Amino acid sequence: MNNIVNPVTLVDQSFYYIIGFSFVFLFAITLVMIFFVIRYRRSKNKIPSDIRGNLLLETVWIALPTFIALSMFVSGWRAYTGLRNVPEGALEIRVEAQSFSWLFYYPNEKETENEIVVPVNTPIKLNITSLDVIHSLYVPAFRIKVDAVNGIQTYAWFLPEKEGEFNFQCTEYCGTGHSEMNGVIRVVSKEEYEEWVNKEDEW
Ligand SMILES: [Cu+2]
Repeated sequence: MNNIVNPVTLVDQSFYYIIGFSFVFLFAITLVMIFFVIRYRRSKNKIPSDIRGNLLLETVWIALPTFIALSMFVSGWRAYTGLRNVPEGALEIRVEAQSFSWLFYYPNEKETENEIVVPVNTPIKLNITSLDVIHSLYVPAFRIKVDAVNGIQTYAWFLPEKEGEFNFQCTEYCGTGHSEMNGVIRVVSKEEYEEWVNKEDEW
């Protein structure tokens, strides 16, 4: 189980990679601009110099941004494929969105509403659909955001590596009860999960 790369890591790496470059360029370009404005101001350069092509400079400023943009794409692609490729042996939970709550069905047909209980360190696959309008499952902690559409089966997966509670919510405005369409993913130990999932429904 330890050789699975958590997509959360890949998404975050891609995010910091892109925002890192954005900040570097923001400051670099601003500094150069300020320097040029002062250094080449009109009072010091009455007659502007006539600069023509510079092969080296042009090659560099075409090649370098192309390389940087492509590397951003690669980091994003790795995060995307990480989110889409479900590892073998994932625990599958059926998810049905309805106005206005989330229903979850476990392999043994145990059913919960607005709460998922999952074992720690186990990949979890959510098979998502909607019973009516379009909803969207958003789990910030696991970098998941997938639309639930009536008549279409979609999916998402995540790897909970820590026990605890993580919020999810509907993030597609679906009607008057939209704001109540939220819940909690409870990550528990494997033993606790087994005991919970095999317990008769108390409702
Ligand atoms: Cu909704």
